Amino acid sequence: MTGPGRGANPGRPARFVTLEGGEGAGKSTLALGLRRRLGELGFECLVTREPGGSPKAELIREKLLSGQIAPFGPFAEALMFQAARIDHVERAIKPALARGEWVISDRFADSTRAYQGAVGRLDPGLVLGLERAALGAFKPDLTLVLDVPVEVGLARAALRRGAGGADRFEREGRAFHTRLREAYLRIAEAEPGRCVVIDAALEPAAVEDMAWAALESRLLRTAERAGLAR
Ligand code: Z5A
Repeated sequence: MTGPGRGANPGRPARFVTLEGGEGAGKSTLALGLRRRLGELGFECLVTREPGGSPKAELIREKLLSGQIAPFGPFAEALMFQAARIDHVERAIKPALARGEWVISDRFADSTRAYQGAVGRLDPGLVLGLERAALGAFKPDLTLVLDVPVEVGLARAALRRGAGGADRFEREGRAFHTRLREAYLRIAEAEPGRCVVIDAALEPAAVEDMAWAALESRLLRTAERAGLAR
């Protein structure tokens, strides 16, 4: 949601961008690339992540990714992701936007829709109801959905992990990740005003170029126009 454009980026509205997609889609890599490009234009930018992004939400992250909540089922997991999200939004995202900074979050509410909703088979109405209860009308200005074939994403995630163990979601099988990919594409199709699908199978520089083009056309030009209008 757009901030007031005071403080860090005076006269230029702050924007909230989320990066979504399956394992190893390249979200963390892209977040840093977009922050670098925004920095070159003089924009302050907070890069954050979910689950986590604030001290209390990071505590919940540990419980979720270690698999301690999984035995309670996808509804309990969805509640925990939303609880973490409430703290993240109130303690990190909204304050940064209020300071006039851009915020790029590596995952946000679409991850709950996709993982716990579509793949966990929770009722979509229930998932959206929880989201509304947690966030009200607060939502990203732009969501980049990084789309990558399942095998490519899993291979990248394994490479990044090295000798470290897989987390609760990385241990899921191919069918899980295929459903996940389809779920993200459906989310993007349903909300074309907010979402742009990026071909994340390309090499990192090309992914960054495509994402930057989307960000420029959807947000930056309007931000600059808003700045000029003042
Ligand atoms: N989850 C959920 O279920 N519900 C929710 O509401 C939320 C989350 C918010 C968080 O895991 C888990 O929580 C997640 C969903 C669930 N499932 N899992 N696992 P996480 O934060 O630990 O991990 P992740 O979000 O899945 O990210 P990731 O696997 O680390 O991937 P990534 O950030 O998309 O990719 P990356 O780290 O940028 O890149 C991975 C590797 O590929 C790395 O070595 C890069 O150098 C390389 N890379 C990146 N881009 C490229 C390109 N374009 N070409 C080649 N190589 C590349």
